[in-house]
Formats: sequence, structure tokens, C-alpha cells
Amino acid sequence: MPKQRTYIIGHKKPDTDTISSAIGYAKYKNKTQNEKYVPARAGELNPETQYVLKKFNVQKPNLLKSLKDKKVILVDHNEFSQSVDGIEQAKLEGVLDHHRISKPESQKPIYFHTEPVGSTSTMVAEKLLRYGELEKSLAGILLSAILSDTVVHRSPTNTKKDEEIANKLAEMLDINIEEYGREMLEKKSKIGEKTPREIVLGDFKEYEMANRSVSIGQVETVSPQQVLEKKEKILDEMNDIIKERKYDLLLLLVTDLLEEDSEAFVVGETKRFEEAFGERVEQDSAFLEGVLSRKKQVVPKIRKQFN
Ligand SMILES: [Mn+2]
Repeated sequence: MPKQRTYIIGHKKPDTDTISSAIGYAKYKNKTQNEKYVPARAGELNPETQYVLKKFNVQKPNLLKSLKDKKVILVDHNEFSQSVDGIEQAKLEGVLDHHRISKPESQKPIYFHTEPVGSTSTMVAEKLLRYGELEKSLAGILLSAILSDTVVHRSPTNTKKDEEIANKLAEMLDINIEEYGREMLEKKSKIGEKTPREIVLGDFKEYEMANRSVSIGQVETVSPQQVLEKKEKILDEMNDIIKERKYDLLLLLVTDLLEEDSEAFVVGETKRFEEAFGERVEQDSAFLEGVLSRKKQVVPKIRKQFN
């Protein structure tokens, strides 16, 4: 009887790290073990991942709808709630991940390798590099995954190891990390295709502040100029929205992920905003240096003004 294959699969709503680490780890396991390992995916690919696989000429893994009774290695996640259905009835063979551990259970001893690094692909690339040769196509998708998960090494989750491994891969491929990182991350947002209303309401949160109502949208992008050049139309839309929904203050943060600051479009009680940040609002907007986080850097300051 032929041996049962083991599927290597990442989380639902797959991103570039989940897909690249599954492909890369399957390659590594096939080189080093006497079993058959097959990469799989848990859902449709996002535009960034599609772009990456096409650029490096790598086939997308097959879609798996159920893990029931299958031999499985989980990459880039370990919480069963993020896995494909049937994981509870799967034969868990291993985990390779960089997230916090909740409580996966296994019936037998398994490989369980987690590290607090910026991407699972860093761990996969390290294994492959240590083992020996690494095809350029594989180096390309693993490098892309590291740059995607760490926002080109700017995320607080980024580590020295992510940088060392990324540098090795980039050198092999003769790729400039900053240039390529920007090119790739631009594929993620697809801002060019969005209407002003979609830009404002895409990532949108409402807050009650002492019986007043404040709402803050945020666009996180590596090409803020694509949003800033639509400023007038976006402000028209924000003026409509604030009337429709009776907010007291409405903000849109246009956050530049690479420069790490934000331009805020401000509609409604502008004075509150000016007092919160000590910045003048001119032509309905203000520049907020070093501001990346709505939750940590914006909401508390605004809340103080209303309370
Ligand atoms: Mn990841």
C-alpha cells in the first residue's frame, strides 16, 4: 500500500506567508524525509500573493476543503479555529509557526516548532539554507513572504533573524529589498480601484465618547499619494457621511506604512482634533508625524478631548 501523503497547509484567508511557507516547507520535508508532502491552501489567494506567485513562476497549491482523516502539518497558525474544517479529525503531524500558542492537541508526539520571528517563511528559509541549495523561485516567494509579514522590516514583530535571512535571499536574487517591498505591498491595497466612499469606509470604526459620536477610517498603504490625490472627492464623501450618520467628528487616517506617519482628513468638530494633537487643520487635513496606530495613538487623544 502506498504511504499516505501529508498535507502542509496554512490558515484560512491565506496570505503570502501562509502560502509561501507551505510550499517551502513541503519542499524541505520532501528533501529530508522519506514520505510524501504536498502543500495546500485553505482559501482563495489575495492579490498580493497572486502577484508574488506569478512573478516567481510558482504554481499555487491546491485548495483543501476538509482535513478530516488526512495527515496534516500546520504552518503559519496553530489555532484550530483558523484551520480548514475537519482539523479536529485530522492526524496532526506537526506545526511550524510564529504566532502565540493556544491549545492544539495531538494524538501522538509531533514536530512542534515555533519561534517569535516576523514570518514563518523566515523559519522555512533558514531550514532550506542550512540544508543546502535553494531554487531561485522558492527564494523569491519566501523573501516576499518575509517582507509582507514584517512590512519590509518595519513591523514590531520583525526580528534580526528576519533581516538576516531576507538579506541572504535578496542577495541570491539580486533584489533591492526596499524597492521590491514597496512594489509588492502596493498590490495589497488596490487603492487605485476603490471609490472615495470605499476608501473612507473600508476600515472604519465608530466610537462613543461621552455621548458624542466619533468615527475614524484608516487606509494603510505604501503609496499614500494614490489617496492624497483624491483628497477633494474623499472630503466631499466624508461631508456626506457625517451628515447621514450624525457624527460629531469624522477622521480618515492615510497612513504611510514605509515612512511611518499619517495624514489625517478631518470633518466636523475640527477644534477638538486640533487640541488633541496640537496641530492646525489646514484645508481639512493635518500631518501627524510618527502616527501609525489608530487604537494606540489617535483614539486616546481624541477621547480625552470629549471626556
Ligand atoms: Mn505569518
